[in-house]
Amino acid sequence: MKTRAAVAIQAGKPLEIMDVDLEGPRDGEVLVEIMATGICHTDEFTLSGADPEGMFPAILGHEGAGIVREVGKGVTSLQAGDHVIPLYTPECRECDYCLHPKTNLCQAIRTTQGQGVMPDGTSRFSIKGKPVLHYMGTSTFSNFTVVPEIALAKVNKAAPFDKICYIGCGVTTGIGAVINTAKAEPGCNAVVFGLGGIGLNVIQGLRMIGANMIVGVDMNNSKKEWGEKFGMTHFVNPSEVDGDLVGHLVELTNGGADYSFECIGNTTVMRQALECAHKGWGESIIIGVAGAGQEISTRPFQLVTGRSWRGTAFGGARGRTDVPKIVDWYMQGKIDIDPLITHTLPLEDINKGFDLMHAGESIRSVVIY
Ligand code: NAD
Ligand code: DAO
Ligand code: ZN
Ligand code: ZN
Repeated sequence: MKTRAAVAIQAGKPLEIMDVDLEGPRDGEVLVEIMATGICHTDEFTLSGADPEGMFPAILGHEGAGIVREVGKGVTSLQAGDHVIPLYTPECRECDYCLHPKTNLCQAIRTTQGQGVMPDGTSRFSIKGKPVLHYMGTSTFSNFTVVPEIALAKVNKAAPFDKICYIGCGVTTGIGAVINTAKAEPGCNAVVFGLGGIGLNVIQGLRMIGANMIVGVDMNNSKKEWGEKFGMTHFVNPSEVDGDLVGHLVELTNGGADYSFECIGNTTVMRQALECAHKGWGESIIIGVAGAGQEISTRPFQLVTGRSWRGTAFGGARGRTDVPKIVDWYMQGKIDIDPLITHTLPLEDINKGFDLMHAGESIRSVVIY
């Protein structure tokens, strides 16, 4: 079949909207009609060329929601008509990682997913007979996509696609970092660096668990109002702090943060986040993805004296199990998504979504097919 898609032909160039050939689902695969997709900073990271794993030509997009149209042989957990959210972190429920209680990093299809192909080593997308690569196993910048069964969460059919697509990455990453990775306790003091599409979800996760102090740190003063809308109690603009930012945050939090979260991808900020964590017990969680080849550093004594440095992918969520629950939380009004979707666009205008992100004007732009 043909599908309309935004194709990343090469790094650093705008996406090109065109008709692409799509083969039907093979064994264990599912054809999904994507109804809506968010544009995440990580798509931009790959498109820019900063992603060491980035390969072209490819169909990017990993924050989608849609409807199952056809299932391949051997698929048992889904059928045509089911509503689904594709998962860039699958959940096979059988591999060593899925069976280990401390990780969500299912490895069942990791190698082929990283190579931009389906588990059998081939792509379903092509243009004039030449393969086009999948991206993160999801490729939601295509109206139709093929996804392995283990990388699809079945969700409530009443939930609106143009909002729940954001649960496919940003919402789950932010809230999950608080609940699954930090396992933050009620009454804790937290510092969140970077109040974008991820950081604001960390803030609402902290509000949900009943944090005491939620300090937001961002260079952009317009983020103060955004943070407050989601539960932030204090705002700090580093460029307006006299002297040392870390010292200021330690003083503000009465000795340091129980939990800090880096939601930018800046290695200097990662160090600040670690060092503003409380001596003896503070944990700092890296969410942001830094550019190829970058490294973090601190004085080891920061760790010797009881601070921990950690990281999280997809908020530590096991997608097939946790994503349907987060969709239900949204439907029950336990979490907010609507205000964060600041722009909606047709696929033909997807590059405008990247422009809005670069200009810092959007929290999330969503493409509606
Ligand atoms: P974003 O661009 O929407 O937000 C970043 C925010 O950081 C902006 O508000 C910006 O003003 C602020 N900022 C930039 N530099 C700053 C500095 N030096 N000090 C303070 N504030 C600063 O980005 P996003 O969509 O929220 O994504 C954040 C990061 O999370 C990206 O690196 C993205 O790739 C990553 N990410 C990680 C995962 C994961 O599973 N670990 C998932 C999704 C996204
Ligand atoms: O190595 O097992 C693995 C999985 C690595 C992929 C994790 C991706 C999380 C960070 C990228 C941001 C996602 C949008
Ligand atoms: Zn993302
Ligand atoms: Zn697994």
